[in-house]
Amino acid sequence: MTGRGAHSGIYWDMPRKTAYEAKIEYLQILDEHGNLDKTLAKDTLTDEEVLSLFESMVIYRHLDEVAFKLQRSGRMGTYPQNKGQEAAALGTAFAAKKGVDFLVPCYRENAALFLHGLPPHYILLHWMGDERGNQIPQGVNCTPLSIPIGTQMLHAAGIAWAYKIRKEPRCVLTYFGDGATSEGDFHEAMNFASTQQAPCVFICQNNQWAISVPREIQMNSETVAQKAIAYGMPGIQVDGNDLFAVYKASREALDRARAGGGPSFIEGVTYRLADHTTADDAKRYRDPKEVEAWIGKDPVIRHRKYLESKGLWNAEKQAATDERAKKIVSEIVKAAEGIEKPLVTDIFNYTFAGELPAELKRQRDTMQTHSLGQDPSQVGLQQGAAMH
Ligand SMILES: Cc1ncc(C[n+]2csc(CCOP(=O)(O)OP(=O)(O)O)c2C)c(N)n1
Ligand SMILES: [Mg+2]
Repeated sequence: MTGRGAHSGIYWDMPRKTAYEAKIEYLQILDEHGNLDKTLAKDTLTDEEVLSLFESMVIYRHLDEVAFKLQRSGRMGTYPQNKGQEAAALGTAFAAKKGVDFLVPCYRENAALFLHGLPPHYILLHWMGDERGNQIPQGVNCTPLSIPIGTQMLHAAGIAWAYKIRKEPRCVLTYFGDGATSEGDFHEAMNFASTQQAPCVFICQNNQWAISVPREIQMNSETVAQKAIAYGMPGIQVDGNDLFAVYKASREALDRARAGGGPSFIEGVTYRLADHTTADDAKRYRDPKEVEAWIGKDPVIRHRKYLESKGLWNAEKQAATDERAKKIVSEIVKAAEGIEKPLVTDIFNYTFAGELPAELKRQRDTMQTHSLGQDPSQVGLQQGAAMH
């Protein structure tokens, strides 16, 4: 007798029945060479839709590269590049109803938020450390980026539950990484959404890495999608760099949720082509051959190949779109950098409802003087300084 459980021979030898059996399907419709499976592609995206989503990919890829440069030139604090994951973001969000459904993001699906109406300079403001980037405009259905890993999935389950209680035909899409599925919050959100049959679609962007931890070390399950089985939730693995597959799986999940069929889980197999953030250097832990292989599966390249093969794209169109992307992105940067400076008093004005207590009033007023720390009323500080 070998293998796990060998020590418990008494059970090993007993006749057993299958208590549960499950499988995880994998869906790919457009392969990395740009070849489309026409049967599977039926009733998914029209040529016009693919063209428009592809143009968005090109523009937001450019924005991503520019954001990186802003950080490197000291104009932004930190930035996590989205590069390589654009199809997963756009394909899922395109399946959702803008202004009706709600997006609860992590930080690597900017394009999904833009598609649902978030002005792109909000994301730049966020990473420039300006809280106004988190003040989502009225009518845009999304929460601010979630930097704590995993917390947003609980918010998503809660919002979806509210829709169900109010009998509103609306759904929630929530985004998170492979690493986030090791967090307790993930399991609580999955269990809660499932037991409440909340209309929530869980979208895992499995980009193979959680900072420097590869997926194989992060978890022992062969797929991320199979984690859904434990929660009695439909789960599927899709090629995350394939707009068609990502869209189709999202569409099905959203239709089911809207019809009262509860939550679903989608694992988009993709790759983080850049460093984790600008504070990271992935060359220290990633094999360049692995990165090279994934560059070959880049969603921008494959959708361009596909469109070219259909005569819908060519070098001139690409050049014109690159030019357009530059102009758009420069406007976005201008909007972020041109915003008026916030008032020092904002921290008081926006964190306290009602009348400020006297002590906070004093702090607010002395912050505005050039004699900070020397105000005669700050006796304690002066005494402290005199001791040294
Ligand atoms: C609760 C919490 N723990 C740890 C961190 C530090 N941290 C930031 S990103 C990250 C890895 C996330 O990996 P994954 O979920 O795969 O997302 P990815 O960055 O790959 O998109 C960690 C551990 C955090 N932000 N929040
Ligand atoms: Mg990851």
